[in-house]
Amino acid sequence: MQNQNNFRSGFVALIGRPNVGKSTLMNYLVGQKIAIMSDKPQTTRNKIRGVYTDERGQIVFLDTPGIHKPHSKLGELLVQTAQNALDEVDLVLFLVDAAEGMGPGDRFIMENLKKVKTPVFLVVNKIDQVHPDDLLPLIDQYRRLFSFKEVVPISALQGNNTSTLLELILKELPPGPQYYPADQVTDHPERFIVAELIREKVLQLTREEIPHSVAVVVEEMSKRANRNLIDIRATIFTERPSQKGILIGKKGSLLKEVGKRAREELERLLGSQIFLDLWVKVKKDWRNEEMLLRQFGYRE
Ligand code: GDP
Ligand code: MG
Ligand code: K
Repeated sequence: MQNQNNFRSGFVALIGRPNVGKSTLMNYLVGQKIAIMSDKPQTTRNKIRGVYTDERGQIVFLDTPGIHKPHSKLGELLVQTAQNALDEVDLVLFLVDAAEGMGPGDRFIMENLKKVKTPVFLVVNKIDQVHPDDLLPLIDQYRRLFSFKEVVPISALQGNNTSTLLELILKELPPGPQYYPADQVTDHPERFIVAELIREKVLQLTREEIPHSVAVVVEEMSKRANRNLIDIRATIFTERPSQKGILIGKKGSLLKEVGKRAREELERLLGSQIFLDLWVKVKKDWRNEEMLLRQFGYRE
């Protein structure tokens, strides 16, 4: 049980280049699939909170969009969102990819981190993919450019050294209250999670043809009276008519598969039967339109 005097709590931001494993780490620690993973960069567009609780304390994770050089208004917004998040937290975990080594993206992030007062841990992920001898030189490279409070090599996929990471995080957090019930892992509305899950299936089933410009809006989500059945109507927005064609597929086969996979996972996640009604629409250049950003919920 929680000892009021020693209990620690706080907010921890996960930052790093796309694909370094931020979502994987949060999902591993929190133990439930709430952040979206795919092998395409920038799947995570909003702050998603994962909550870790044990008898020592509570860690509220923010899975921020990666800081990267912006190329569009949405890009600028993502960087701004990430920057703002860093000022509000108790600790920043800067994740890097041990297998890929240091890149310009990492340097860009470290430059931006210098403007932030919050302490930063360097978390070297994917150590399952590198020879141990290569690890220390890599860490030194990062250390020369930034003063980290701790350096923790891990594998988010296999869980290596993640308990050490948890211990160090908890040590860093101030004494504080339990913000969320112990069994609550996210405070995001279900609709957002549903939309992100459908987006994940789209990205998984299409390759380069459908870039992450795709957006999903859940138009309707309602539970049928007296039945364990939820009706969900969602629209997938693409930028070009050709993308709409690809997404629908021959005789609707691809869209059907997206729907099937999304539905199966939603049924597990929500513990209910799902009727999923999926539509595809074209909205040209939505990425650069403020109004649409707001409509799609990328504005807070
Ligand atoms: P994010 O963009 O930073 O959120 O990265 P993701 O969590 O989506 O991970 C990107 C890819 O890297 C996925 O295919 C993960 O399975 C993979 N990945 C994440 N962590 C590890 C790890 O520790 N080892 C290995 N081998 N792969 C990992
Ligand atoms: Mg992610
Ligand atoms: K990703």
